[in-house]
Amino acid sequence: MSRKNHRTVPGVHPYDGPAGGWGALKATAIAVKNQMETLKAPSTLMRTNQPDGFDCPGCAWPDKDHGSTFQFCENGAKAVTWEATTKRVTPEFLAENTVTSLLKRTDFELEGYGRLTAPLRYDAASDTFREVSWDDAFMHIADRLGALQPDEVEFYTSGRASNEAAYLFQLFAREYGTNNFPDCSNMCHEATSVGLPQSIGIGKGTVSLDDFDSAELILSMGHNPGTNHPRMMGTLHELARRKVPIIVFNPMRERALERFADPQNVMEMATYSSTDIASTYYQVRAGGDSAALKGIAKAVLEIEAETGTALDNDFISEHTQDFERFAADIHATSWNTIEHDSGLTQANLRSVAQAYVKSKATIVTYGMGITQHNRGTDNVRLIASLLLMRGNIGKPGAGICPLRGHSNVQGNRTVGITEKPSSDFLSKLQNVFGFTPPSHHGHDAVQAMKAMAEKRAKALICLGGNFAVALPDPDVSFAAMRGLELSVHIATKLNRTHLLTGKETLLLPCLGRTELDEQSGIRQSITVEDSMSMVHASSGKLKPASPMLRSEPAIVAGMAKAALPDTLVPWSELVADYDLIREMIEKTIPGFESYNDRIRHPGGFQMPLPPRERIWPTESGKAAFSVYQGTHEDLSVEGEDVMRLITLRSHDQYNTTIYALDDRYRGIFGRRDVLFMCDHDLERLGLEHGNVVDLESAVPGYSMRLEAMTVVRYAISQGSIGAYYPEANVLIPLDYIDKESGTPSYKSAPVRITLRSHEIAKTPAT
Ligand SMILES: Nc1nc2c(c(=O)[nH]1)N[C@H]1C(S)=C(S)[C@@H](COP(=O)(O)OP(=O)(O)OC[C@H]3O[C@@H](n4cnc5c(=O)[nH]c(N)nc54)[C@H](O)[C@@H]3O)O[C@H]1N2
Ligand SMILES: Nc1nc2c(c(=O)[nH]1)N[C@H]1C(S)=C(S)[C@@H](COP(=O)(O)OP(=O)(O)OC[C@H]3O[C@@H](n4cnc5c(=O)[nH]c(N)nc54)[C@H](O)[C@@H]3O)O[C@H]1N2
Ligand SMILES: [Mo]
Repeated sequence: MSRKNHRTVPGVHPYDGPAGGWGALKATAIAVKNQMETLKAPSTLMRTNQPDGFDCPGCAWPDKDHGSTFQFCENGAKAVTWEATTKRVTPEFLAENTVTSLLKRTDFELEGYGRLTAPLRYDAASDTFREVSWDDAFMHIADRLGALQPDEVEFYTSGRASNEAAYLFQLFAREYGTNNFPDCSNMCHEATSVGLPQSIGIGKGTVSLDDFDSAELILSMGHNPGTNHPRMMGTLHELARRKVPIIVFNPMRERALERFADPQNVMEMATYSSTDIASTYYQVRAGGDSAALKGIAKAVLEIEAETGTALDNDFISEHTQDFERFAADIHATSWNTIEHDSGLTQANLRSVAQAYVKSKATIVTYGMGITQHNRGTDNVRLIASLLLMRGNIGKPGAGICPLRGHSNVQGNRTVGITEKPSSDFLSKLQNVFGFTPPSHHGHDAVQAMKAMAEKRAKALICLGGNFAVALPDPDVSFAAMRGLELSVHIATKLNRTHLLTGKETLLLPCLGRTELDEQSGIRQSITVEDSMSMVHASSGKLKPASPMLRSEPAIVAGMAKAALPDTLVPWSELVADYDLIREMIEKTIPGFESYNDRIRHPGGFQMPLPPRERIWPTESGKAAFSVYQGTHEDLSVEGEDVMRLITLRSHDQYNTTIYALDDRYRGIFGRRDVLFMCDHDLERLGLEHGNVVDLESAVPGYSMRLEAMTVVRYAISQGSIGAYYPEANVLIPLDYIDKESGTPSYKSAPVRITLRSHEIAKTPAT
């Protein structure tokens, strides 16, 4: 290896310590200091995930004992302080800064200005946002909606919205007349929502937190919990200390999966010690999980042939179908292809199979590294098939555990945010409310953006999020936004999607989850569903960022009342008391029996998960094995010089919200313009650590580029490279998707690299 690969690059300092520990406490203190008055912060943070407090907006990992002591979590603290910040974006500030000038700023700077304080309307003459009254805002929205066909309007949801807000939002859209519900889940776990129902009958995970107490093996695939599900680290830490093997599949070495010091563990903190998390770490190729999973399955079948002890044959014959087809395909898949496409050896995969056969209860946890591929749905079904081989669904300590993204993304889907509603749900809506909801399917996220780009859709109403920035290909999405007749954003903070103004653009500021929501003088609570289908209440206590703010349910109801003069929905009553919204949810969606009673118990209740009882709500009534044709995803674009780009979150980031420019555990400080690459590829491509390169999409027919990225030497698998999201979205074509679920292939964009300069950039281009 060239000695230059050890030279110093500004802002790049390999990190040697464990994840968590004192570094995490220090980072929390900094987050608090930058955003809040230090006096208020401790009591705010202590209310996170407490019975009488608010649900952490950070992630969807459940709490073991809702109501026990405050669980420390660095990134949860960042999420809370970012919302509870004392900084404000006032109408005066917006009058002084044109939209054109604000658009030159990054989302990091825009959100950094603080909370929105008043309803705003874009004024084209001055190119600024101006304050309007709520009534005027609703009137302008109603005017535009009145002139459009319902299917010309897209209703986007980002998964932070509560069950109550999301339910009212879908009610508004369906009474208006459309099923156009693009949502963040379409960019996230849609492969789970589409794949799992085919395998086990429901599109959700089957484990609850207790299962981790009796699990004997964890396979962790394609997720980075130290950053994205920090409270999961407590669980993994406990398992590792009990010597339960945790086998990780991830192209990148992620520090928290290697070593973690639990800030809740006094001993570790006092002695600066830590616990090894992964028992084995396999750096699979990006997109190589299907080959790896098939290799494990193949070795399991071989052990079965030798010993007859590897499969749960009773389970397979009683509860499943299509095993023979699945097994035949696995037999037909050669070890050569498996090794080539996974980047792992036969011996590696055989030893995973040994551990798997030894374990009486196995859980597979997975995230975006599995779903955001152009065969993401296939990947999910393959994981389910591997679990079915040994009856690992519907018994204690075992199951499938998709790690959800936004803190209530799962709840949003449960309460009706879907472009393909079931006829049962629609007829219940009709019976309860009296209007006839549309039955034809609507648009998902990519379809919505395409419809907007082609002017088939003319309006976009967003319940949170940063739609145009989160989607691939900003060239297309930014232009599409600018062509709209109407865009409406219900939001807490300013972002670039808001600034891509159309003919009529309104910004409606809402309460965040930490804030007191009073309706008719009574403190309201909302509800959310976590990754393990637990539904519980959350109520904020902080004084709202501005007296002008309204709650999300109130804003949705305000729009609906103005836009639907003959509405049959009692909007005002519903908003005056959220218990009534929950009653409507209970009447129209199964699983919410005695909703209001059950959320008043600390910890809430679990939604029905029939596969836990080995009841399979599939068409055949059985769980299904399925065949993954071949061993890899769409590699129509191949070639020695084609690399697979993984787009990633840094440690100081929440999706498009950037808290700061560091990514501590990956050794990056004060910059985001980096490209992670392994030694082998550096050498193969004639590059050196610190070189500046340009990237170009290798998908035929596209000339998409990302320029001036600094190459950083990193432990990542061969042929795979990593860069941060959303910056790298300029390299992903909008229709480079998983055809089954519509999920963009954010984790396997084919790109080529060209050297721009041998010189090390003096200062990072941020
Ligand atoms: N602090 C914080 N918390 C968050 C978020 C956040 O941005 N910040 N986002 C929230 C949301 S919406 C979501 S969806 C989740 C996301 O949580 P994750 O699922 O952890 O998402 P990513 O950071 O995108 O990282 C995916 C991991 O997959 C690995 N990976 C990439 N490609 C592959 C592959 O082909 N195979 C395998 N096996 N691994 C691969 C990457 O190296 C990385 O470690 O987190 C949620 N929580
Ligand atoms: N390249 C690449 N692209 C990706 C991904 C990736 O891994 N790689 N991940 C994808 C995934 S998993 C997801 S989930 C999407 C995320 O896509 P989105 O959910 O659309 O994006 P966020 O960045 O979470 O949205 C941030 C904005 O939400 C608003 N907000 C924050 N809190 C609240 C609130 O309480 N109420 C309301 N109304 N608004 C609020 C603020 O205005 C903030 O600017 O991005 C996807 N895009
Ligand atoms: Mo997500």
